[in-house]
Amino acid sequence: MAQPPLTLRGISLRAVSVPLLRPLVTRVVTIERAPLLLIDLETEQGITGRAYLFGYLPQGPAYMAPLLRGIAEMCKGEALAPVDLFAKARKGLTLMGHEGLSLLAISGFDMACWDALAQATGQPLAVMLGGTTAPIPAYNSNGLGLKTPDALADEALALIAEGGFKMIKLRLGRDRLADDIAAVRNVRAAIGDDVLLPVDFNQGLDVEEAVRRGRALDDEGVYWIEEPIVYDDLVGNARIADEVATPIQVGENFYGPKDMARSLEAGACDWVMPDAERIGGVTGWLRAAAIAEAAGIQMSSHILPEISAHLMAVTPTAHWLEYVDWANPILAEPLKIENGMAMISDVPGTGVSWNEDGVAQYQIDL
Ligand code: SMN
Ligand code: MG
Repeated sequence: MAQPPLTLRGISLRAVSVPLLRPLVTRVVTIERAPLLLIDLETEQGITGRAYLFGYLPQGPAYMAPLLRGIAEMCKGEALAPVDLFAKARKGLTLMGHEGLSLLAISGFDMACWDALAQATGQPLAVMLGGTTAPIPAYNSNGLGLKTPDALADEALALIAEGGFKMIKLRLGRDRLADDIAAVRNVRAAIGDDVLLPVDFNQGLDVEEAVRRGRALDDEGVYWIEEPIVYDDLVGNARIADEVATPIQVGENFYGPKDMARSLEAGACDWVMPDAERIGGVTGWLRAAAIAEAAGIQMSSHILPEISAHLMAVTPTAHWLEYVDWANPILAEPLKIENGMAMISDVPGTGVSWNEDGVAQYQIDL
Protein backbone atom coordinates (compact mmCIF):
# COMPACT_ATOMS: atom_id res chain seq x y z
CA MET A 1 0.00 0.00 0.00
CA ALA A 2 1.43 3.38 -0.98
CA GLN A 3 1.90 5.63 2.03
CA PRO A 4 1.46 9.41 2.18
CA PRO A 5 4.91 11.02 2.07
CA LEU A 6 4.74 12.72 5.48
CA THR A 7 4.24 11.78 9.13
CA LEU A 8 2.88 14.17 11.75
CA ARG A 9 5.31 15.11 14.51
CA GLY A 10 3.38 17.91 16.27
CA ILE A 11 2.31 21.53 16.08
CA SER A 12 3.52 24.77 17.54
CA LEU A 13 1.21 27.73 17.95
CA ARG A 14 1.69 31.45 18.36
CA ALA A 15 -0.79 34.30 18.52
CA VAL A 16 -0.53 37.82 17.14
CA SER A 17 -2.76 40.86 17.29
CA VAL A 18 -2.26 42.89 14.12
CA PRO A 19 -3.66 46.43 13.88
CA LEU A 20 -5.93 46.88 10.86
CA LEU A 21 -5.00 49.73 8.51
CA ARG A 22 -8.73 50.37 8.20
CA PRO A 23 -10.80 49.20 11.18
CA LEU A 24 -13.84 47.07 10.37
CA VAL A 25 -16.84 48.96 11.76
CA THR A 26 -19.97 46.82 11.47
CA ARG A 27 -23.50 46.88 12.85
CA VAL A 28 -22.63 44.32 15.52
CA VAL A 29 -18.95 44.87 16.32
CA THR A 30 -15.95 47.09 15.58
CA ILE A 31 -12.75 45.19 14.87
CA GLU A 32 -9.57 47.27 15.17
CA ARG A 33 -7.03 44.47 15.43
CA ALA A 34 -6.86 41.06 13.79
CA PRO A 35 -6.26 38.36 16.43
CA LEU A 36 -4.59 35.51 14.55
CA LEU A 37 -3.53 32.04 15.65
CA LEU A 38 -0.45 30.95 13.69
CA ILE A 39 -0.11 27.22 13.16
CA ASP A 40 3.18 25.47 12.35
CA LEU A 41 2.56 21.78 11.75
CA GLU A 42 5.76 19.82 11.93
CA THR A 43 6.44 16.55 10.14
CA GLU A 44 9.11 13.89 10.71
CA GLN A 45 10.38 14.65 7.20
CA GLY A 46 11.24 18.27 8.03
CA ILE A 47 8.45 19.94 6.06
CA THR A 48 6.39 22.44 8.06
CA GLY A 49 2.75 23.04 7.08
CA ARG A 50 1.42 26.51 7.91
CA ALA A 51 -1.97 28.14 8.27
CA TYR A 52 -3.55 30.83 10.37
CA LEU A 53 -6.97 31.16 11.97
CA PHE A 54 -8.73 34.50 12.41
CA GLY A 55 -9.77 34.75 16.06
CA TYR A 56 -12.64 37.30 15.79
CA LEU A 57 -12.34 38.18 19.51
CA PRO A 58 -9.15 39.30 21.29
CA GLN A 59 -9.28 36.03 23.25
CA GLY A 60 -10.17 33.97 20.11
CA PRO A 61 -6.69 32.49 19.53
CA ALA A 62 -6.52 31.38 23.18
CA TYR A 63 -9.92 29.66 22.83
CA MET A 64 -8.80 27.68 19.78
CA ALA A 65 -5.23 26.77 20.80
CA PRO A 66 -5.98 23.95 23.30
CA LEU A 67 -8.27 22.24 20.81
CA LEU A 68 -5.59 22.36 18.14
CA ARG A 69 -3.02 20.96 20.53
CA GLY A 70 -5.43 18.16 21.40
CA ILE A 71 -6.03 17.29 17.76
CA ALA A 72 -2.28 17.24 17.05
CA GLU A 73 -1.72 14.98 20.05
CA MET A 74 -4.49 12.66 18.81
CA CYS A 75 -2.90 12.41 15.33
CA LYS A 76 0.78 12.41 16.31
CA GLY A 77 2.79 9.75 14.47
CA GLU A 78 0.05 9.26 11.86
CA ALA A 79 0.62 9.41 8.11
CA LEU A 80 -0.31 12.91 6.89
CA ALA A 81 -3.44 12.02 4.91
CA PRO A 82 -5.62 15.12 5.46
CA VAL A 83 -8.94 13.46 4.62
CA ASP A 84 -8.28 10.63 7.09
CA LEU A 85 -7.02 12.97 9.79
CA PHE A 86 -10.06 15.23 9.29
CA ALA A 87 -12.30 12.22 9.99
CA LYS A 88 -10.20 11.16 12.96
CA ALA A 89 -10.23 14.65 14.51
CA ARG A 90 -14.01 14.93 14.05
CA LYS A 91 -14.54 11.55 15.61
CA GLY A 92 -12.28 12.47 18.50
CA LEU A 93 -14.38 15.56 19.21
CA THR A 94 -17.81 14.01 18.62
CA LEU A 95 -18.82 14.15 22.27
CA MET A 96 -17.94 17.87 22.37
CA GLY A 97 -19.86 18.49 19.13
CA HIS A 98 -18.69 18.76 15.52
CA GLU A 99 -19.39 22.45 15.06
CA GLY A 100 -18.41 25.70 16.73
CA LEU A 101 -14.86 25.90 18.04
CA SER A 102 -14.27 22.20 17.32
CA LEU A 103 -14.70 22.83 13.62
CA LEU A 104 -12.58 26.01 13.62
CA ALA A 105 -9.72 24.03 15.18
CA ILE A 106 -10.19 21.06 12.82
CA SER A 107 -10.24 23.50 9.88
CA GLY A 108 -6.96 25.11 10.94
CA PHE A 109 -5.34 21.71 11.41
CA ASP A 110 -6.64 20.57 8.02
CA MET A 111 -5.35 23.66 6.20
CA ALA A 112 -1.87 23.18 7.68
CA CYS A 113 -1.94 19.47 6.70
CA TRP A 114 -2.81 20.28 3.08
CA ASP A 115 -0.12 22.97 2.98
CA ALA A 116 2.50 20.45 4.12
CA LEU A 117 1.31 17.86 1.61
CA ALA A 118 1.39 20.32 -1.29
CA GLN A 119 4.87 21.40 -0.27
CA ALA A 120 5.95 17.75 -0.30
CA THR A 121 4.74 17.42 -3.88
CA GLY A 122 6.57 20.64 -4.84
CA GLN A 123 3.35 22.20 -6.17
CA PRO A 124 1.13 25.13 -5.26
CA LEU A 125 -1.99 23.79 -3.52
CA ALA A 126 -4.21 24.83 -6.46
CA VAL A 127 -2.07 22.72 -8.81
CA MET A 128 -1.92 19.74 -6.48
CA LEU A 129 -5.73 19.83 -6.32
CA GLY A 130 -5.90 19.63 -10.11
CA GLY A 131 -6.26 23.30 -11.00
CA THR A 132 -3.94 26.07 -12.12
CA THR A 133 -2.54 29.27 -10.64
CA ALA A 134 -4.53 31.45 -13.07
CA PRO A 135 -5.55 34.82 -11.51
CA ILE A 136 -8.73 34.84 -9.38
CA PRO A 137 -11.25 37.76 -9.48
CA ALA A 138 -11.12 39.50 -6.11
CA TYR A 139 -12.94 42.34 -4.40
CA ASN A 140 -11.52 44.73 -1.87
CA SER A 141 -13.28 44.17 1.45
CA ASN A 142 -11.08 46.38 3.60
CA GLY A 143 -12.67 49.39 5.27
CA LEU A 144 -16.00 50.96 4.20
CA GLY A 145 -17.53 50.55 7.64
CA LEU A 146 -20.37 52.44 9.28
CA LYS A 147 -18.90 55.92 8.90
CA THR A 148 -20.95 59.01 8.26
CA PRO A 149 -22.09 58.69 4.65
CA ASP A 150 -19.99 61.71 3.58
CA ALA A 151 -16.71 60.14 4.69
CA LEU A 152 -17.13 57.07 2.47
CA ALA A 153 -16.54 58.42 -1.04
CA ASP A 154 -12.79 59.07 -0.69
CA GLU A 155 -12.24 55.74 1.01
CA ALA A 156 -14.13 53.92 -1.74
CA LEU A 157 -11.92 55.49 -4.43
CA ALA A 158 -8.75 54.66 -2.49
CA LEU A 159 -9.85 51.04 -2.11
CA ILE A 160 -10.44 50.68 -5.84
CA ALA A 161 -7.10 52.33 -6.70
CA GLU A 162 -5.15 50.07 -4.31
CA GLY A 163 -5.32 47.07 -6.64
CA GLY A 164 -7.42 48.03 -9.65
CA PHE A 165 -10.42 46.42 -7.96
CA LYS A 166 -13.74 46.19 -9.81
CA MET A 167 -15.75 45.52 -6.68
CA ILE A 168 -15.74 46.85 -3.09
CA LYS A 169 -18.00 45.93 -0.16
CA LEU A 170 -19.91 48.42 1.96
CA ARG A 171 -21.08 47.65 5.52
CA LEU A 172 -24.62 48.77 6.28
CA GLY A 173 -26.93 48.79 9.31
CA ARG A 174 -27.13 52.38 10.50
CA ASP A 175 -29.97 53.20 12.85
CA ARG A 176 -31.97 54.82 10.04
CA LEU A 177 -32.60 53.28 6.63
CA ALA A 178 -32.29 56.75 5.08
CA ASP A 179 -28.67 56.94 6.26
CA ASP A 180 -27.86 53.54 4.73
CA ILE A 181 -29.36 54.68 1.43
CA ALA A 182 -27.37 57.92 1.61
CA ALA A 183 -24.20 55.88 2.17
CA VAL A 184 -24.91 53.69 -0.88
CA ARG A 185 -25.68 56.73 -3.05
CA ASN A 186 -22.56 58.63 -1.95
CA VAL A 187 -20.34 55.67 -2.70
CA ARG A 188 -22.07 55.00 -6.02
CA ALA A 189 -21.73 58.64 -7.08
CA ALA A 190 -17.98 58.44 -6.39
CA ILE A 191 -17.22 55.08 -8.03
CA GLY A 192 -19.51 55.28 -11.10
CA ASP A 193 -21.64 52.52 -12.54
CA ASP A 194 -18.94 50.02 -13.50
CA VAL A 195 -17.73 49.01 -10.05
CA LEU A 196 -19.82 46.35 -8.30
CA LEU A 197 -21.06 47.25 -4.82
CA PRO A 198 -22.25 44.44 -2.50
CA VAL A 199 -23.41 45.39 1.02
CA ASP A 200 -23.11 43.52 4.34
CA PHE A 201 -25.48 43.91 7.32
CA ASN A 202 -23.43 41.52 9.48
CA GLN A 203 -26.60 39.85 10.83
CA GLY A 204 -27.72 43.15 12.32
CA LEU A 205 -31.42 43.34 11.31
CA ASP A 206 -34.61 41.49 12.17
CA VAL A 207 -36.65 39.87 9.41
CA GLU A 208 -39.18 42.72 9.00
CA GLU A 209 -36.48 45.36 8.84
CA ALA A 210 -34.41 43.24 6.45
CA VAL A 211 -37.32 42.97 4.04
CA ARG A 212 -37.95 46.72 4.30
CA ARG A 213 -34.30 47.67 3.74
CA GLY A 214 -33.80 44.97 1.12
CA ARG A 215 -36.70 46.27 -0.94
CA ALA A 216 -35.37 49.82 -0.69
CA LEU A 217 -31.96 48.57 -1.83
CA ASP A 218 -33.55 46.82 -4.81
CA ASP A 219 -33.70 50.28 -6.43
CA GLU A 220 -30.06 51.14 -5.65
CA GLY A 221 -28.15 48.66 -7.83
CA VAL A 222 -26.31 46.84 -5.04
CA TYR A 223 -24.71 43.57 -6.16
CA TRP A 224 -25.66 41.42 -3.19
CA ILE A 225 -27.09 41.81 0.32
CA GLU A 226 -24.99 39.84 2.80
CA GLU A 227 -26.16 38.37 6.12
CA PRO A 228 -29.18 40.61 6.66
CA ILE A 229 -30.21 38.69 9.81
CA VAL A 230 -28.80 36.21 12.31
CA TYR A 231 -27.07 33.42 10.41
CA ASP A 232 -29.00 30.45 11.80
CA ASP A 233 -32.55 31.67 11.07
CA LEU A 234 -33.06 29.78 7.81
CA VAL A 235 -36.81 30.42 7.71
CA GLY A 236 -36.26 34.16 8.11
CA ASN A 237 -33.52 34.22 5.51
CA ALA A 238 -35.75 32.28 3.10
CA ARG A 239 -38.50 34.90 3.51
CA ILE A 240 -36.05 37.69 2.80
CA ALA A 241 -34.64 35.88 -0.25
CA ASP A 242 -38.21 35.49 -1.46
CA GLU A 243 -39.31 39.07 -0.97
CA VAL A 244 -36.14 40.92 -2.01
CA ALA A 245 -34.97 40.93 -5.63
CA THR A 246 -31.27 41.62 -4.95
CA PRO A 247 -29.32 38.36 -4.41
CA ILE A 248 -29.02 37.36 -0.74
CA GLN A 249 -25.49 36.22 0.13
CA VAL A 250 -24.63 34.11 3.20
CA GLY A 251 -22.09 31.48 4.15
CA GLU A 252 -19.34 32.89 6.37
CA ASN A 253 -21.12 31.15 9.25
CA PHE A 254 -21.67 27.78 7.59
CA TYR A 255 -20.27 25.17 9.99
CA GLY A 256 -19.39 22.53 7.43
CA PRO A 257 -20.82 21.55 4.03
CA LYS A 258 -24.01 20.27 5.66
CA ASP A 259 -24.91 23.82 6.71
CA MET A 260 -24.60 24.89 3.09
CA ALA A 261 -26.85 22.04 1.98
CA ARG A 262 -29.45 22.99 4.61
CA SER A 263 -29.34 26.64 3.65
CA LEU A 264 -29.83 25.83 -0.03
CA GLU A 265 -32.61 23.35 0.75
CA ALA A 266 -34.40 26.05 2.77
CA GLY A 267 -34.02 28.60 -0.04
CA ALA A 268 -32.28 30.81 2.54
CA CYS A 269 -29.89 32.45 0.08
CA ASP A 270 -29.16 33.05 -3.61
CA TRP A 271 -25.36 32.85 -3.39
CA VAL A 272 -22.89 31.33 -0.92
CA MET A 273 -19.55 32.45 0.53
CA PRO A 274 -18.10 29.87 2.96
CA ASP A 275 -15.11 30.60 5.13
CA ALA A 276 -12.28 28.04 4.90
CA GLU A 277 -11.91 28.27 8.67
CA ARG A 278 -15.54 27.28 9.36
CA ILE A 279 -16.44 25.06 6.42
CA GLY A 280 -13.80 22.49 7.39
CA GLY A 281 -10.54 23.73 5.85
CA VAL A 282 -9.55 22.43 2.42
CA THR A 283 -11.34 19.12 2.99
CA GLY A 284 -14.63 20.79 3.94
CA TRP A 285 -14.32 23.41 1.21
CA LEU A 286 -13.99 20.83 -1.58
CA ARG A 287 -17.15 19.06 -0.38
CA ALA A 288 -19.03 22.35 -0.13
CA ALA A 289 -17.89 23.31 -3.64
CA ALA A 290 -19.45 20.12 -4.98
CA ILE A 291 -22.75 20.97 -3.30
CA ALA A 292 -22.72 24.49 -4.76
CA GLU A 293 -21.97 23.05 -8.20
CA ALA A 294 -24.79 20.53 -7.97
CA ALA A 295 -27.19 23.31 -6.95
CA GLY A 296 -25.86 25.67 -9.64
CA ILE A 297 -25.05 28.33 -7.03
CA GLN A 298 -22.22 30.86 -7.29
CA MET A 299 -19.63 30.43 -4.54
CA SER A 300 -17.43 33.21 -3.16
CA SER A 301 -14.94 33.07 -0.29
CA HIS A 302 -14.82 34.75 3.11
CA ILE A 303 -11.54 36.29 4.39
CA LEU A 304 -8.34 34.11 4.57
CA PRO A 305 -7.60 35.24 0.99
CA GLU A 306 -4.24 33.46 0.71
CA ILE A 307 -5.54 29.88 0.98
CA SER A 308 -8.96 30.80 -0.45
CA ALA A 309 -7.35 31.81 -3.75
CA HIS A 310 -6.08 28.22 -4.17
CA LEU A 311 -9.53 26.88 -3.28
CA MET A 312 -11.36 29.19 -5.66
CA ALA A 313 -9.05 27.87 -8.42
CA VAL A 314 -10.74 24.44 -8.10
CA THR A 315 -14.29 25.61 -7.29
CA PRO A 316 -16.60 24.88 -10.24
CA THR A 317 -18.94 27.83 -9.54
CA ALA A 318 -16.19 30.19 -8.27
CA HIS A 319 -17.51 33.73 -8.04
CA TRP A 320 -15.55 36.36 -6.01
CA LEU A 321 -12.58 36.10 -3.67
CA GLU A 322 -12.87 38.37 -0.63
CA TYR A 323 -9.59 40.25 -0.29
CA VAL A 324 -8.52 41.65 3.09
CA ASP A 325 -4.97 42.73 3.94
CA TRP A 326 -5.23 41.91 7.63
CA ALA A 327 -2.51 39.24 7.81
CA ASN A 328 -0.06 41.07 5.51
CA PRO A 329 2.22 42.40 8.29
CA ILE A 330 2.97 38.87 9.55
CA LEU A 331 3.27 37.16 6.15
CA ALA A 332 6.62 36.78 4.38
CA GLU A 333 4.82 36.85 1.01
CA PRO A 334 1.45 38.63 1.18
CA LEU A 335 -1.05 37.79 -1.54
CA LYS A 336 -0.51 39.98 -4.60
CA ILE A 337 -3.36 41.76 -6.35
CA GLU A 338 -3.10 42.99 -9.93
CA ASN A 339 -5.96 44.56 -11.88
CA GLY A 340 -8.45 43.32 -9.34
CA MET A 341 -7.18 39.74 -9.58
CA ALA A 342 -5.50 37.68 -6.86
CA MET A 343 -2.22 36.31 -8.19
CA ILE A 344 -1.52 32.85 -6.76
CA SER A 345 2.20 32.47 -6.24
CA ASP A 346 4.09 29.54 -7.72
CA VAL A 347 5.72 28.53 -4.43
CA PRO A 348 4.85 25.01 -3.23
CA GLY A 349 1.94 24.80 -0.79
CA THR A 350 -0.41 27.66 0.06
CA GLY A 351 2.36 30.27 0.08
CA VAL A 352 1.65 31.08 3.74
CA SER A 353 4.87 31.63 5.71
CA TRP A 354 5.78 34.06 8.45
CA ASN A 355 7.52 37.39 8.42
CA GLU A 356 9.27 36.79 11.74
CA ASP A 357 9.88 40.51 12.37
CA GLY A 358 6.16 41.16 12.02
CA VAL A 359 5.32 38.20 14.23
CA ALA A 360 7.71 39.44 16.93
CA GLN A 361 6.22 42.93 16.73
CA TYR A 362 2.60 41.80 17.15
CA GLN A 363 2.91 38.61 19.20
CA ILE A 364 0.60 38.27 22.20
CA ASP A 365 0.45 35.70 24.99
CA LEU A 366 -1.32 32.46 24.30
C1 SMN B 1 -16.63 40.14 8.52
C2 SMN B 1 -17.06 40.38 9.80
C3 SMN B 1 -16.25 40.10 10.89
C4 SMN B 1 -15.00 39.55 10.68
C5 SMN B 1 -14.58 39.28 9.41
C6 SMN B 1 -15.39 39.59 8.33
C7 SMN B 1 -17.57 40.47 7.39
C8 SMN B 1 -17.15 40.15 6.00
O1 SMN B 1 -18.81 39.88 7.61
O2 SMN B 1 -17.89 39.43 5.37
O3 SMN B 1 -16.17 40.67 5.54
MG1 MG C 1 -19.87 39.30 5.96
